[in-house]
Amino acid sequence: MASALRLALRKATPARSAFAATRFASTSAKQSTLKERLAELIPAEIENVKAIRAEHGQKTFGQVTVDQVYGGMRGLPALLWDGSVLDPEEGIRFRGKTIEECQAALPKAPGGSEPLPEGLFWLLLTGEIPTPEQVNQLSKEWAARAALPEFVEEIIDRCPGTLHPMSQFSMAVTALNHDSSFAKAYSEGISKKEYWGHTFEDSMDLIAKLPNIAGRIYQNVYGKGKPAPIDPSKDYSWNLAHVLGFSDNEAFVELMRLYIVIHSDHEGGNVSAHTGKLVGSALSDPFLAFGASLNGLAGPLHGLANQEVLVWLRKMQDKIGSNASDEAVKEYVWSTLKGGQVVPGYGHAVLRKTDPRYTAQRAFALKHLPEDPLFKLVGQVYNIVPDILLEAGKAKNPWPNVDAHSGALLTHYGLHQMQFYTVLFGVSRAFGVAAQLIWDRALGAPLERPKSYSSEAIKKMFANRK
Ligand code: CMX
Repeated sequence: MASALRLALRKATPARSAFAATRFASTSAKQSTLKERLAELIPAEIENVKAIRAEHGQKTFGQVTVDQVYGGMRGLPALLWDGSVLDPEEGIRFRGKTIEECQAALPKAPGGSEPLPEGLFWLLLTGEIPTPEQVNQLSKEWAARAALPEFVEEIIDRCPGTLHPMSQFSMAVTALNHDSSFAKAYSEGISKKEYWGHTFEDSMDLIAKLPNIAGRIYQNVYGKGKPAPIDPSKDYSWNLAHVLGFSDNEAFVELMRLYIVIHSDHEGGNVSAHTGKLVGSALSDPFLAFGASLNGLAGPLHGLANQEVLVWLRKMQDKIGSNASDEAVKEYVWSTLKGGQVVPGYGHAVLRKTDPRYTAQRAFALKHLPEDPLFKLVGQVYNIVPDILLEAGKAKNPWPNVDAHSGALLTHYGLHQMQFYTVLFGVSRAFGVAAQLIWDRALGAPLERPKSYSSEAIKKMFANRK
């Protein structure tokens, strides 16, 4: 009797998430590599998903409105991603951790105080905080995989300097598919169970090669020579700073560590994350999927906004001077709105408060560059824009997003080529997109195929309904 009850209970209770069940696993599995640790976590998570679907599969989230169909699917529950969740009031949490909690918990570089993106990638994939040795091992592995195929270097070198860095970036990433482990294995006929392992290998290559791609684009378009070689004894962010020519500035290296962490992931529904997932669902390899993500990130309403903010601030300075009064700034903001343009860096499709990614960058600026004139202007704009957007009455969120701040920090350290800013966003976003692709293949996520309707069909459907 008792055992029958236990059996019934076991059937009724969904399996615990692999992540919740193994919260402390990094302590017991101290020396596992990331791939080994994932291999341990995946079977339990597959069972967890099966149990959720068995118990809740036929339940509904609620209604879908016609406005949502016309309105960019705002708020439509349609995607699964465990890596990060965005709360409209609080902002992003990576596997349950706020940015501040990540800053406190993730391993740092010797002498550094910002979290290493290597640790964030481990956290996104496993839900666990890695040991410093595990992070160190990832730094080494990425450095070892960093070299670009010669033909990819040639593609970048042949791009005209006038081609936007994001177009060059997406082209180079797409071309890496030439050596995709997943594409090769798929063409040879692998089992579905092996998808995630090859996706993992491609994702590791992808992330590892991004500094060399970004550095080469930067040096070609703005510099004179070729990027400095990757140093296998250094961490990922140091090497990114190095290929750009800024590694002798420790504060800039720290900025890169923070920058990559906060830009890495922002739940599953934003354009770059969702594009990667969508394209990956066709079993396009991670290079093809992330190349598509980058093309979405290059749009001015998404990642290009960090470039747009600086362009907008510089135009403002040209028009009203560098130490303009609040009144003059207000007038400039109104003139932007009256000209039918958006104020870049403000508003968000989900957030309804100041983006904690903005706050994290502000805290960095207060620590490292409190007297910087552009930082002061960013602060002045922050005091002015929200009230104006509220008064204008259109934007649902009048507060700044991540892009309102990043350009001022980069400019401070001498990286003032605004057209390059979204490339750095792209390097960071690879961490979230790659983690999502790996889990999607591990969980057997199917081809995405939502239903579209014509306006005519919608009219007919609701013709006789109130
Ligand atoms: N300035 C002026 N108008 C704005 C505005 C802003 N910053 N933010 C929103 N609005 C307007 C919208 O254009 C929209 O106008 P229409 O009704 O005429 O189309 C109206 O307010 C309602 O929009 P919303 O529901 O508040 O915002 P959305 O979810 O449609 O769009 C976003 C979100 C981010 C695209 C929008 O706020 C915007 O364009 N911001 C400026 C660009 C920007 O900073 N993008 C970066 C976002 C972060 C990132 O992805 O990197």
